[in-house]
Amino acid sequence: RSQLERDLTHALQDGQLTVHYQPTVDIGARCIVGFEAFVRWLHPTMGVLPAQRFIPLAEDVGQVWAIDAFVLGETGRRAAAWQGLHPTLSDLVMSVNLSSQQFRDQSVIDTVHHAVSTSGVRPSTFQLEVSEATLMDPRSPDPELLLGRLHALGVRLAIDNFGTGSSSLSCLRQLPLDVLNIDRRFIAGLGSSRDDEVIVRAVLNLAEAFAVEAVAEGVETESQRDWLDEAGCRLAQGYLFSHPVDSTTAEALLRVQVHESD
Ligand code: G
Ligand code: MN
Repeated sequence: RSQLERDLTHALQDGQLTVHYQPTVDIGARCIVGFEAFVRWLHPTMGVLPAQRFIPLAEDVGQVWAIDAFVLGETGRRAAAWQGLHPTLSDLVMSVNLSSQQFRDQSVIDTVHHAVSTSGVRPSTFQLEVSEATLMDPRSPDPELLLGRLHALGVRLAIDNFGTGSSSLSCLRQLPLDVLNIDRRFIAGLGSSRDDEVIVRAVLNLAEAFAVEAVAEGVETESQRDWLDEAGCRLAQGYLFSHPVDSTTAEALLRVQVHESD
């Protein structure tokens, strides 16, 4: 851990951090509508480390701000490049995860504002994901105020891992949300668990009633996809469609899509 903490100080300057992108797809139209960004550390001796391995360390050593700014900047640059590939890609949405620590600090607003204003893309191209657990954490001082400020910048807001935390419906109603991400543990049970199916249907109804989008996360099989399609869920993400991939591969996926639409 201490070795990683020391290495982390140089990782950003040495260009060892990179962002991978996992497509979000429109199930019916069979096209990519956006990407979720995942930061990865290409560690010189330990290989590729996912965010869970080093973001908590970065929070402890006060480096997480630099990493956020990097991820938001990278994502904004990719968005500008990819939206420019073809007119049909102008609505591409880029989703970035907010850590719980960022969510406790107002300075995240400046970081997001800077990324949005330097990217050259519309603010609504950016979507920020905050987990339901973070939103409900008593250490998050004033979620409503913070989300309100972010919303005022024009970015989209999503609740991640929806269904696993304990947000009350009255609380949800007061938040300026655009998207509910249905947690993959419920998606895993589609076709086999009555309980999971009931929960997913309830979340889809809730999303419709609040006029927000629902994204089914962790779709791994065709039968899960078909179940969601029949239940009226428009958007999905998961290994069935694509793993998170590097930016070159993500761009290649978009080029294929554009080519097929012409
Ligand atoms: O909660 P959040 O959406 O931020 O989690 C994303 C994580 O889930 C990433 O680490 C990503 O690689 C992983 N993931 C994405 N799609 C799938 C999937 O279809 N199945 C599983 N098991 N994990 C997935
Ligand atoms: Mn996420």
